[in-house]
Amino acid sequence: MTMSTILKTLTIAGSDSSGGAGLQADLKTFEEYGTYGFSALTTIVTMDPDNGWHHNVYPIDAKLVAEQLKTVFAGGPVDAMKTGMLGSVPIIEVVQKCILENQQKNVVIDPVMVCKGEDEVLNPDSADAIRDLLLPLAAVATPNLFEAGVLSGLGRLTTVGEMKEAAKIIHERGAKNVVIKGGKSLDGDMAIDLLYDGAEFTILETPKIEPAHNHGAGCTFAAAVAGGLANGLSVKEAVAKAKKFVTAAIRSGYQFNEYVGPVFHAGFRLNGE
Ligand code: PXL
Repeated sequence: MTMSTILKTLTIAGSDSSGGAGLQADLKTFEEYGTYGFSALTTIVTMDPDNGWHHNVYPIDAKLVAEQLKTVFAGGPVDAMKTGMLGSVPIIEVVQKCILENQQKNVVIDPVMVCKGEDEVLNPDSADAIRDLLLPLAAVATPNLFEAGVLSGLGRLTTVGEMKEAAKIIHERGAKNVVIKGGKSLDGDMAIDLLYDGAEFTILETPKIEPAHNHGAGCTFAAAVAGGLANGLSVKEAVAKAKKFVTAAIRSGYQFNEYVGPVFHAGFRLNGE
């Protein structure tokens, strides 16, 4: 293999030391997709076992994020990238500038606002900035059900019909394709995700998995979409493959401690569909 055939991927995200989500999930997933992963760290998240696994989120200085991105883009644009937890409005502004200046294509915006088990928006200003500055740059936006409700302004979404309405609004806000990761959050037996490309809806559904070791599933799904795009798949193909990849990762997940069960990112490769 010559150097020029190596596919490059980038994540701009937070660190999850528990390994299932965040930048760790993204790099592992990029590797599974046969790509060379770069990263720019935005926040450090800690989970406290002495306080019910409470999440503490520590954003870093936006200037430091800009410096990391300068390092990454010293090699030119990457084949695909994704954003995860960004942590502050100045960091979001740095990310927007970087994408525009480098004319970066295949941008997956995962508009992380909450961690599993925590239900408050991390920072409402950041949610607005993601909506206004990053959605217009997204080849694919991958909100979960909660984030889609916030970004669309529709609030709590409880049906596939409401997911479709939200997807249309998020598309109007500039994301070329929208995947709403309903996952296991809708009532019923199926884990349902919805793709909207501005013209048609595609529903992706699989039976819910119990027990669901699904910490990091959302990040892993979005990283898998970026990995697929880097490999030249169409958005529809990349999303379908990501659904299989993340389903296998959940099926292969494990119980880390009494609080959390992360997905295993190598599940698809080691254990198949
Ligand atoms: O799953 C959302 C998420 C994203 N990024 C980081 C996280 C989490 C949840 O724990 O820690 C860094």
